[in-house]
Amino acid sequence: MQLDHYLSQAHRVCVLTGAGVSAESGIPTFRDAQSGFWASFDPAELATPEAFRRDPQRVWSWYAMRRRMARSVEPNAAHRALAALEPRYDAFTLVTQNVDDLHGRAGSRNVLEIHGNILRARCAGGCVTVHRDDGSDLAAAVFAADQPAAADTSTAGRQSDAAGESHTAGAPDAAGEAVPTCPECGDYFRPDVVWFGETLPPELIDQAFTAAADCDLFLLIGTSAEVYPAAGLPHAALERGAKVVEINPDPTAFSTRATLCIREPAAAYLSRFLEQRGS
Ligand code: BV8
Ligand code: ZN
Repeated sequence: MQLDHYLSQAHRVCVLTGAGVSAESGIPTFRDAQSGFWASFDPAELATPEAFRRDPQRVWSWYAMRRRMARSVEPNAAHRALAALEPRYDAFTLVTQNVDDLHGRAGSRNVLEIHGNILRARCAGGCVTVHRDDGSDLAAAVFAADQPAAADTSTAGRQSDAAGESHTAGAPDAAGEAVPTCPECGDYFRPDVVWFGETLPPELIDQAFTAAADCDLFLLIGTSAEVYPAAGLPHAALERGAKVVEINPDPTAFSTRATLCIREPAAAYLSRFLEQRGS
């Protein structure tokens, strides 16, 4: 495997992943056409504070559909290979633009979710943040529209939501879900993600740029490398002398600067790494 040489020489590794690393799990990337009801909406249009202010129910429903989709798929070989690589290095930092929680579910420990996580929601007024699976009454109320995990499997994707309407797991819910409100201030809850035009959590982006500047190998996996400040990370690594290896079936905005471009799907390519290790 071309990557073997770089992995064996490296001591400090930094990785940036994007939507492409979840593609082989069945989650469409931002570039893929949205399916069904959402086909007519541009993600960049929905993932903004303006869209939420204009139509909170539509944005909340889009994220509820994406939470159901993320919950109904499994991490793939790319997620698992990155989790398996982590303990081999003194320094291994996985920075992800994805909000689907799949790196954590694959076992990665040191994950910087610089754009947040859709399994969390927070009061738009800043009072409280809640995780879908923390078992609290608030989580049960805020995520009432999400089917319990058990139903995701036992009903083979056919579920009925609170109104008794049945719909397929992961399918967009055209009816739209009521947006939960904060018990303290009455403001809407919103997904705990970073929207376009919003600043990233300073401590996370600082850690990410420190890891990129310190690493000797940077892996750029499944991202078009067009959204900043995340897309600045491979440049920061290259400028400090690191090797930058891109794994992506298509060229990206960074390809011409990469040390090596592996033009293959991430899970298909990295599954060989898992096979070599016998896992
Ligand atoms: C910021 C979370 C300071 C939400 C996301 C004008 C006004 C306001 C801001 C800007 C502006 N102009 C520029 C900006 C900055 C803006 C930006 O960079 N815009 C871009 C479009 C130019 N950035 C921001 O707004 C950031 N904040 O800068 O704050 C500020 C504030 C105000 C004004 C100025 C500056 C916030 C950005 C974070 C937005 N939130 N996600 C959610 O998910 O719902 S971004 C979201 O889109 C993703 O997280 C990800 O980052 C991005 C999509 O990129 P990718 O992950 O790369 O996915 P994509 O579909 O593009 O590509 C998939 C790739 O995978 C492809 O290359 C494909 O070939 C490949 N692939 C496919 N299959 C596979 C594969 N690879 C491997 N294996 C496969 N099987
Ligand atoms: Zn509140």
